[in-house]
Amino acid sequence: MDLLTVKNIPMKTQIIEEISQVARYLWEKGWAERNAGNISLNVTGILAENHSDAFDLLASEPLKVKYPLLKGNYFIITPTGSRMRELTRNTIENLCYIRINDEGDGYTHLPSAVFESLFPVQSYTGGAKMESVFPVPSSELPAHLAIHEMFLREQPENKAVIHTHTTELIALTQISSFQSSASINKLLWGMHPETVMFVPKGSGFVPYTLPGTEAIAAATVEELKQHPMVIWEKHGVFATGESITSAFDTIDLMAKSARIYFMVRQSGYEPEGLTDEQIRELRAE
Ligand code: 2HA
Ligand code: ZN
Repeated sequence: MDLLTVKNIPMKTQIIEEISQVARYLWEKGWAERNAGNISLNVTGILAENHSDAFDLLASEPLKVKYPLLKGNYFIITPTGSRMRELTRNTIENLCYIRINDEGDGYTHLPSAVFESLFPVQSYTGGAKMESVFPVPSSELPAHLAIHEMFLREQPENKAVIHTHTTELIALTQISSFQSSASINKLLWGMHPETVMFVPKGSGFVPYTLPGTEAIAAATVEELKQHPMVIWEKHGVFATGESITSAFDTIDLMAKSARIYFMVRQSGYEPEGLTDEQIRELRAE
């Protein structure tokens, strides 16, 4: 039972509640249809301590790529096929708890029952069925792990990654003139000063690439070295932060700007946008 040592129960409750709350926001915003989106959090040193002997008893799943820096790291990640709207109600049992092995080329699952036994929740059997009885990590696991490895190398303060299908931002990427980081940021910053103030590094942009692949993971990581968020053409966004809440806030600010843009266009006007000078002033350049 010491697979996962909970050092701090209030902290664990807080993390689970935060995941539940943000999953609800993603669903309520209309950004998480069916199984869309995924959330991961590096909880190494927060919730889990290394009990590699016990984890060695569990079946290891291979990873296609080696993540040397993630050796022995623990993650909470949403399972493949899981619904954000379900996660809001049965958070603990609808999450995956994984430990990257000592080679960095595989991972073991911590059964949620073990996690749960340390913090019991009532079981729930109704609602939409999970596609897998034993939760398997998100189909976007390669992107999540590649991002977390980059965090350890370059952005150690960052622990959280959210992928979601932000309708307003996806809509923008259907317009060819916004299919670049420079053009999409100029547009989004121009719609509201707080988008500039709170997302001064703006968003990266990844041209359409097959989801779930190493190729999209690599392109995403390159963009996230410069920006707290990346927009995937015609698909959605990946946002990063010190917490799940801060990653959510970045997406929310950018989506608000996109809504302002479309609202003005739908009224029959062309939005003026802030001037380059006004944006520079806000970015304190
Ligand atoms: O988790 O959003 O991109 C489902 C997806 C894959
Ligand atoms: Zn997706």
